[in-house]
Amino acid sequence: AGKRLRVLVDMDGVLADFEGGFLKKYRARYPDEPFITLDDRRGFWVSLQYGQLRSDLSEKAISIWESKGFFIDLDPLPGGVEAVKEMARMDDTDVFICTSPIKHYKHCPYEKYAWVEKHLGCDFLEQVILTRDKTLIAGDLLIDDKPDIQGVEPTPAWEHILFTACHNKHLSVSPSQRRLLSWSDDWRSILDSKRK
Ligand code: BVP
Repeated sequence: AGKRLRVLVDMDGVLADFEGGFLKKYRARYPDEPFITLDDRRGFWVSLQYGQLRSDLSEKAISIWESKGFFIDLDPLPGGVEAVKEMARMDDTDVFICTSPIKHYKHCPYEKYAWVEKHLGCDFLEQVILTRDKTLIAGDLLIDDKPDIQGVEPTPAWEHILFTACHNKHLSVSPSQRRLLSWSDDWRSILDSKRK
């Protein structure tokens, strides 16, 4: 009889296809501007890499995810919704969706809740955590595609599992950092490794 396992799952780049949704809407809105293919993406911040391509493209990139409909229209990444639903049904397991809203708050927080309701059901709204500082949230695991997760708490409770994404796949991370290559990878074993 152990204690319950608490899993925090990120949304953008883990459950919802932020990168694919961004590129599709950026190309539709700015068909004559240069773009970065998903294969050429490097670094977590899309806006930073577009700004390096040409300085005015940073604000054009930002205009895409600040637009109404961007977050709700994101497609689910393969297997993510199913995995989170399965986790939620497991014995002694609590799963929360832990996601950072953008500071342009007109649409994003609303649409993040709407996305969860649409793809996971209204009961899952209980599991949503919106925070700009994930180090404050206590959990056993945080599955997230951002390589460096920092905040005011220097020693977060969770182990960060790096979820592979186009922008981090080439990164060599420290040997102690575990990865989840996709939702086809063995996430069940990672959860089991933290059960006491
Ligand atoms: O809501 C996403 C989009 C935004 O940051 C949030 C990341 O949340 P987590 O995945 O960490 O929960 N975002 C913002 C920018 C640039 C802002 Br200026 C970006 O380049 N990429 C990005 O994801």
